[in-house]
Amino acid sequence: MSVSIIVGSQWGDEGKGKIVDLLSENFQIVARYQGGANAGHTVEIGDKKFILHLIPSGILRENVTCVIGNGVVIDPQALLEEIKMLEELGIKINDRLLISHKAHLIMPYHKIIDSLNESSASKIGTTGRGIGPCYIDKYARTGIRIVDLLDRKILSEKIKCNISEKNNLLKKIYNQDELNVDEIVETYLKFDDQIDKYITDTTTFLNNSIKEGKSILLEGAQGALLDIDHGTYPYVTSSNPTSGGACTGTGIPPTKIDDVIGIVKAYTTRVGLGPFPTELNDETGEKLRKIGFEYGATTGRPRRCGWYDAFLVNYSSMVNGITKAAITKLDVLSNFEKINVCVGYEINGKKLKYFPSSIYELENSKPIYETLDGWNEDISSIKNYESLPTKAKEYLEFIAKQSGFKISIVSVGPKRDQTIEVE
Ligand code: 2SA
Ligand code: GDP
Ligand code: MG
Repeated sequence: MSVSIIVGSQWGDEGKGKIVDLLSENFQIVARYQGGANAGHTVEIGDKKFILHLIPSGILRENVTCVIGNGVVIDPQALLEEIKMLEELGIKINDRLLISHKAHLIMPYHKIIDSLNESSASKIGTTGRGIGPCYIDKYARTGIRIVDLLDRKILSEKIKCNISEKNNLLKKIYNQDELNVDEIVETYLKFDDQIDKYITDTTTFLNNSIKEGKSILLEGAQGALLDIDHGTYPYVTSSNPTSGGACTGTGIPPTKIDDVIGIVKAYTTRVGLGPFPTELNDETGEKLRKIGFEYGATTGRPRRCGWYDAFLVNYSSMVNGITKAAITKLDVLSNFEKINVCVGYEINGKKLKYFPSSIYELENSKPIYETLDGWNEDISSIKNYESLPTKAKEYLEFIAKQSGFKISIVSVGPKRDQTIEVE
């Protein structure tokens, strides 16, 4: 029995979906703990490609029960579409999905406000899924939760109260039409009819499951550098993707966590705005994007690409308490003669001691690179560590040392069997 957390160690899209799907063979429960339908977790099985947004990637294993924890913000429409998509692809959900009473609901006005904010000067390149505005209401203590769907009267009153405030905002600031309370109440009650069967007290379920000796995988979305507290603020998402968020976002206490598995891409990507010291705005960056197929799994936006940043991942390892690392997309680096790894930052020739907390410092940070030889050889069908080219092993050993973690998995392609377990 074990409780393990999967965290994105960089700016998201490290390949969490693939690794969760892989590891969930040995877990009975997989739970999401933060974020919402902004996430795009890709799993490729045979010739089928699944992109999960709200439902944990464990859903593709028929013996796994999936939980959407209290820390997640749920857009019921997106959830229903995802259930439909999975069922059409032959995945049976039945009683394998549980949704927390305490999770907050994304309301239509959250999406409108998100997209209006994004058309202003303070845009940060969000996914437009209403995530930030929903978490704003959660922390303002005015949010609407799944539990509110159980009582029409309470739901109507809460929506009414929220809408009068939002209508003012929409009219005054954005010169937009007012929203209709009754329409929204009816729409959400209809959603409830369809999702009611999944709703439960997931905190009790998860803690009872631990008592029964079941193993649980907690699936983070986005990545540590997008964390509202520890990321590159304000260019972050509005939740805690770091490992601490797994406890608050599910109600599993820290004393029950056995492992934190950091998912680490063999290079760096970022989607959305914000500083990115190792970004490559040249043909090398283009090459990484092309070979790595670096496009948003939710929005389709091209991802920004750059060299591996060990200084950043070292910080992420510290904040997350990574006990094991899964290196993904190593195969993408197979076509590079020389590969750079950032081992530190400098500003005006002065080496930084710590990963900067100030966005201005990060913007002015210049990466200090060490250059390694590439291996120039297709590694996508290699099944064991020893068979990897020497230069690839040297690369892995170098980044592990610089980033402060131990590698337990190396992924060399998107499919389940393109994976190497490291002793
Ligand atoms: P939001 O929508 O409020 O969470 O956006 C705030 C920032 O967080 C970033 N963010 C992401 N970064 C990487 N991947 C994400 N999921 C999708 C994917 C992204 C997509 O899997 O590719 O399809 O564009 C994700 N979700 C949020 C976002 O870009 C902002 O920088
Ligand atoms: P997530 O958000 O962390 O789950 O990652 P995404 O699904 O957004 O993006 C990762 C992309 O890389 C997906 O298209 C995966 O299918 C793909 N992928 C995962 N692991 C590997 C790998 O080892 N090699 C290659 N080439 N692709 C991978
Ligand atoms: Mg993704």
